[in-house]
Amino acid sequence: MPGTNDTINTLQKSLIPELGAIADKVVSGGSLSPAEGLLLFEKAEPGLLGVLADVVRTRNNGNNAWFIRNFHVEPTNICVNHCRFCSFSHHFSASKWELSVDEILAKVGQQDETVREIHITGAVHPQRDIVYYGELLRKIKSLRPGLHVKAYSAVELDYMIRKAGLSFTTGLQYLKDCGLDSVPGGGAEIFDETIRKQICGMKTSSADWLEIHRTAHKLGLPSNATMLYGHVETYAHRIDHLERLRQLQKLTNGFNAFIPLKFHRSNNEMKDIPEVSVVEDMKMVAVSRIYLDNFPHIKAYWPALGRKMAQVSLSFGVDDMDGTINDSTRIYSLAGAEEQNPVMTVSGMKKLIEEAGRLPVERDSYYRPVV
Ligand code: V47
Repeated sequence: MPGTNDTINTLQKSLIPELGAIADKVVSGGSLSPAEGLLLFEKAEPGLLGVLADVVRTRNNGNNAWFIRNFHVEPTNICVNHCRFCSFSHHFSASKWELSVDEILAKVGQQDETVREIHITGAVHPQRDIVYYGELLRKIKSLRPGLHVKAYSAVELDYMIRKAGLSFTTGLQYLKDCGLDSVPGGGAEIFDETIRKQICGMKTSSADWLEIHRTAHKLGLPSNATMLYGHVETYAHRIDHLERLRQLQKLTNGFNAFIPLKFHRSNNEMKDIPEVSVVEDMKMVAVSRIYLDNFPHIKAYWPALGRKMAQVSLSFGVDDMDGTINDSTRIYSLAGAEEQNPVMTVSGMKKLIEEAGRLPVERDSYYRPVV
């Protein structure tokens, strides 16, 4: 990028000398060490982070900012787990509910033919098993054969596969044969075992989350990865999380996107923890882009971040704006996110991207442009 080195030199000279070496490394395509990643969080100004993240974003995606026509289905809020940050599960809600298979299929049937992807995730229901989830995939595929099914976070997969007494390989292969196309990034939260125990002690372990994604990749199922940030974790915990993901990606190259998820505090057991600032959100996005240099995409999940900050994040390393959503998710609205009814039209999405100086590109689930 012409002029980038000069810009970075000017920026970093007024700051901390070690940042100069980090900036040079990023510009020349090197991977940062955990200590360097931590220094970025602790010492780098947001402006410098934005410039560096932009270098990595441009290297991976040129000027493209991707989006997809998609919708979510959240089949139930009845959950065997009890995560302290969750506002969605029946533990924090006035009522328990579950959709029938027919209700889920009706939601699929209502979607316009141009919608390309369904994202299914929700609570871990104690009465459901892998055959139920497999049959659901088959029915969705027979109703809409062309719809890409991104379904079941590693936490849901862990529960249904263990309950069936299967290995991760056999369970995932069965689901793939039923129609599973890819695995969403949920349930990663924070990999550090001490923090994980504090915020979601009953949940799938970090090692199993990573193993499920490793197995999915081995079977040809791409996946995403997330991190829940802005609660009780430190910057060192965030870097540890990114490092574990970068290492796995080195082995499999199966991750598409990383999605930093800002903690929202309404209606959950962690409501006494203040939410972090939007500056912190942009630092998180930028350090993710810089550190995860082997991840093709960094996604701004606008129902969580808010569409205004998602737009700003396009200048902090983001190249993927997720999708149109069609008011189909409640996980974030229940936790108090600004987007209470997340709907984005295609023209609204394009406008938002263009105003940020990027080229909107509608994509399919494999990041192929839709023409
Ligand atoms: O794992 C739950 C998060 C995730 C709260 O793969 C919360 O494309 C903040 O993973 N505050 C589920 N976050 C959603 C998810 C996802 C979303 C969009 C796209 C993709 C993808 C994946 O939601 C959970 C958890 O980390 N979450 N409650 C809360 N109060």
